[in-house]
Amino acid sequence: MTETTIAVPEIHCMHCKMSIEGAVAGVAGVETVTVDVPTAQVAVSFAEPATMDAIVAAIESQGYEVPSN
Ligand SMILES: [Cu+2]
Repeated sequence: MTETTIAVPEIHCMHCKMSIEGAVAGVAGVETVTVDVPTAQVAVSFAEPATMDAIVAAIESQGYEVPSN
């Protein structure tokens, strides 16, 4: 199990939270996903077959930019 936090600066409201949580939860292997709106962070725990790339792609599919670190 991997736990990570992804910064998505464009998160600003409950709509963002629901969109991103729904998309990331749909990635096979994702155990939990929680978007914290005030800090614009996406906390994810996942295992195979999920990958960071797949999770980032799910966030981007909702129209959000994920800045690379
Ligand atoms: Cu929003």
